[in-house]
Amino acid sequence: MSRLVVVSNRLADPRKTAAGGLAVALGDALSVNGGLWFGWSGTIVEDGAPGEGEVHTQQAGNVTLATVDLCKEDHDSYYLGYSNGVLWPVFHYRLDLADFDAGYIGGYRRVNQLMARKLMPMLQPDDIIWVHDYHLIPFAAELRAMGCKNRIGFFLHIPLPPPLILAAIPQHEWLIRSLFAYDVLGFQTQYDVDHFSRYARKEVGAEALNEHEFRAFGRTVHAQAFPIGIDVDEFVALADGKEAREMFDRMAVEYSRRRLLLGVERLDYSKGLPHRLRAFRQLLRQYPENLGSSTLIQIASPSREALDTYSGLRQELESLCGSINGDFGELDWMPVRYIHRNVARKRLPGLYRVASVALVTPLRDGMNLVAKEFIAAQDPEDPGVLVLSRFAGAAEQLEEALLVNPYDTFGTAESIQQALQMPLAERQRRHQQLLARIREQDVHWWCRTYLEALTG
Ligand code: ADQ
Repeated sequence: MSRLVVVSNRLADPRKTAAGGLAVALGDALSVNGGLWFGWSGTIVEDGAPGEGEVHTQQAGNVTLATVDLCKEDHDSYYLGYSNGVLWPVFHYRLDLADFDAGYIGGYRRVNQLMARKLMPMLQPDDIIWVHDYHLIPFAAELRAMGCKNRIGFFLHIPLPPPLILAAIPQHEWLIRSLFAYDVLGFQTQYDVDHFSRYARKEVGAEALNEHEFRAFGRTVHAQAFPIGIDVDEFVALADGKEAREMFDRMAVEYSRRRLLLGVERLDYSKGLPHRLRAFRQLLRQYPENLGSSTLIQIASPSREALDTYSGLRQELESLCGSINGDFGELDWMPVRYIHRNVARKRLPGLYRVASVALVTPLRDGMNLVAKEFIAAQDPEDPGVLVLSRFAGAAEQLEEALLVNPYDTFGTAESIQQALQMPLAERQRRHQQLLARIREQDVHWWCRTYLEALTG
């Protein structure tokens, strides 16, 4: 059996209890035959030379964790610049937020070359290589240029935009050409596959051999949707754990006279936080019975704070929360509780379970795992309702959620009201169907099906 090599920008130690479902699933796949997980160490060397970085290795059971340091110049142009200043906004349809500084692409290529150069000597001829996400699009092309003949797959965790939006990136042809160095391309949804297919056929004249196979640049690539899931059993067990139960009990007492609405995410402009707060404000205006009785808890953990677009968003959010609380709050009731921090993973299910409604309303999202975690954490006898943006990849699977258009403030407010008033039998029926769906395609299914496609 072949060894699995996973390559991603950051690594997680699969043995740590705080590791999420994705780290655990990849850790499981890596440990089947002993594996290697490779990526950036997270260390920025202030005065290091561009294109250079020390490699560190560490053993986690039968999995080797190997990481490379980056110098400041490389980190800033590869990670902050090209990955999060160009690819992240454009792939989330936010051309207005992209910073097409011509200097970033050099660093992006240099780091992909550096990582490929460091990985190459560690590879064995029959290793299967699985590369993750937008930071590493040209990784396989760099390995191929060094003579690598292994099977290499890629999974894009974020959306792939339609060809005309992609074309705003000056290097769009090079990016898509780089994808043809892989053997398998995995996307979150059928929309993303369709965008790839259209771009490949129209812009680079690729031949579609069948539904999944595309031929161009002398190579054939297999493109397919593999919607990522969560570890449902692990999450259900977590919901029954001590920390989650304590969280549930504390919140249930604290909010015994209120209905809780909950939002949990990284503070990112793709997550539609200001739009959500405006919809909540509209709910309070349009349905005054919620005054004094409904509270929105919004948890938004710090993310990419070195980028200006993120600090601007934080200010906007703080000001919106302040004005809603100022306009509607009472001495004994604040409509919004905004927390700019992480919640410990073990406590999160308790919070999900105490909420009557989850607001998962991104403007664009590859998948969105919070939506799936919320479903898994519910009490099937008395489940909460998921209000989900139609622009989250998860909407393709989770049809029994209340699907909303987050740009439509009035429509979203109406759906939130519908969620708050939904009769028990309808909540149970929807939850049962949603739970079955996330169980059927959980993170282990995702890992297995992807690797089956990659091993051929
Ligand atoms: P993200 O954009 O980070 O992931 P998401 O899929 O929701 O978004 O995953 C976030 C994870 O972090 C969840 O497990 C959640 O519980 C946790 N989390 C978020 N905020 C938290 C907080 N404040 N405190 C504690 N935990 C928090 C990217 C893509 C998604 C895609 C995933 C996986 O943007 O679309 O679903 O990768 O492919």
